Amino acid sequence: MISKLFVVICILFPQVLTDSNRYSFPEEFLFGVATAAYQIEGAFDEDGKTYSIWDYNLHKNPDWVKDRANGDVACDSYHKWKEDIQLVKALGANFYRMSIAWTRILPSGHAGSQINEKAVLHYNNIINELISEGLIPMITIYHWDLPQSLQEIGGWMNPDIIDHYVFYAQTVFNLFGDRVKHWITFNEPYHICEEGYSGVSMAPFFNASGIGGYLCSHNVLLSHGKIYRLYEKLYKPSQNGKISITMDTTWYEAKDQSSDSDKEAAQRKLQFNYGWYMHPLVKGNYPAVMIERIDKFSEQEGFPKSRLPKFTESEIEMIRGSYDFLGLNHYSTSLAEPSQNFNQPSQNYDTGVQDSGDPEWEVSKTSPWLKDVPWGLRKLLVWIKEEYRNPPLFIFENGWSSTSGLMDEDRVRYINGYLSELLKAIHEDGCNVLGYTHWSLLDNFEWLSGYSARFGLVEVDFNSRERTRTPRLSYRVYQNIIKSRIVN
Ligand code: GBH
Repeated sequence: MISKLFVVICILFPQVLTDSNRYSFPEEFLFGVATAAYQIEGAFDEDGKTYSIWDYNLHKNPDWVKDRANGDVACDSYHKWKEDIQLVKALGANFYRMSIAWTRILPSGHAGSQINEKAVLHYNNIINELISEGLIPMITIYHWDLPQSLQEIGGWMNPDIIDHYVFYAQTVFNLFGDRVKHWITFNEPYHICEEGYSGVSMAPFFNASGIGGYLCSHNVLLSHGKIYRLYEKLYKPSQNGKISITMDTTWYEAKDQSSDSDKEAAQRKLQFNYGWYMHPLVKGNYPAVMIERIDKFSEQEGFPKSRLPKFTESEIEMIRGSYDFLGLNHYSTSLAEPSQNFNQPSQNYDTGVQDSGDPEWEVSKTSPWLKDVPWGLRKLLVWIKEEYRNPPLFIFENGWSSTSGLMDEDRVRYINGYLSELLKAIHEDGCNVLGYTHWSLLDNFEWLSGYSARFGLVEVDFNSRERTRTPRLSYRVYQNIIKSRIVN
């Protein structure tokens, strides 16, 4: 009787069948929240820590950041980490994604240099506390805070960086790998490299347009591949952990759905952003469209060789398959159409795509680049499934920036929308998504936007000495989703 009634209802109201509300998150699906060292720790010169490229540049050029803010104190999590962990615990999350500051562990930065015992004690305390609270630590080894001492020798553009990074990563495996089983080698190579070395919106603000980003990414990929193979050989047999890397991408939708060139532009933009790293990791080498276009434009521009470096065959093999699972950071969607209206040389010219927004989309009041377009996540996940043979994927970041205040209805809308689309991607499209991470646990130092763009489920009062933390409405909503495993 009931089932007959259900059939009738489904015929009359077919949306019942496609409504994500009836789906729940699989039993083994994991939920978490993320932060990063420079954005929350503060204590910029405490206990032996030295300057990262962010400390150095923002002390030298305070005007580059909104309200002349910097990460000197941030959320003071270096001292308040216990309270942070309690917030993660009370949320009901399964894991906490955090990063380690290279400049704390190895104040001199370089390979072979002295380990700072105070930093070891600090991260040991955090890791032990997480574990004793039943939380899984997932650790980002590099979230953008390169030791300034290594930038002095060219940073990520100098291939020597590979050995320095590998030493640092091995150091953290040696110190914490008995307890940490989930490692993320790099957060968002695109931003490390394209913004940091081709442009001026991330440290070290190097501005070698069309060149720096490619050199940097090449060395980041080589560093990742090398440390993966080392872990596989030397650590996995005893530590038995998993290694990942997380890349971010916007979803690019053809501006005009009926235009083949707009569709092609959207695909090209995805290849130049996410494929730049995913193609070497999953299929081997850079995407053909990047190689062709960058080689061609470099020649036209008179460069003696391509601005896109070449991998050797053995490097291609080292990087291909160098992951146990892959990370995706996703925030927003843009429209794409072809355009060559950019300076040369530049990655934008190489890509040849102009992006824009749809006036219908809700735009974050504090981050103009961030638009609430939940279906973009589903389309992206399906694209990844098809393009990269449905790899095991963790969403390592997704979030919304609000103004201050506890009634963050806009963030609640964003979370419900994106998680509903995620449920559809899992249940209707068969996407292999293993976990979801909300960015961020706390309001924190949002890079050049300082403390104006608030990404926290928990509000932080940056005017109080205590950096008082207060959960927002969205914290309760996410807590309910984790508990009920459905989206209402
Ligand atoms: C992630 O980057 C980062 O991993 C995280 O650290 C960061 O806090 C979070 O997202 C939120 O941004 O102001 O127009 O110049 C995602 C990439 C980097 C995209 C900053 C927007 C600023 C664009 N974001 N970028 S703009």
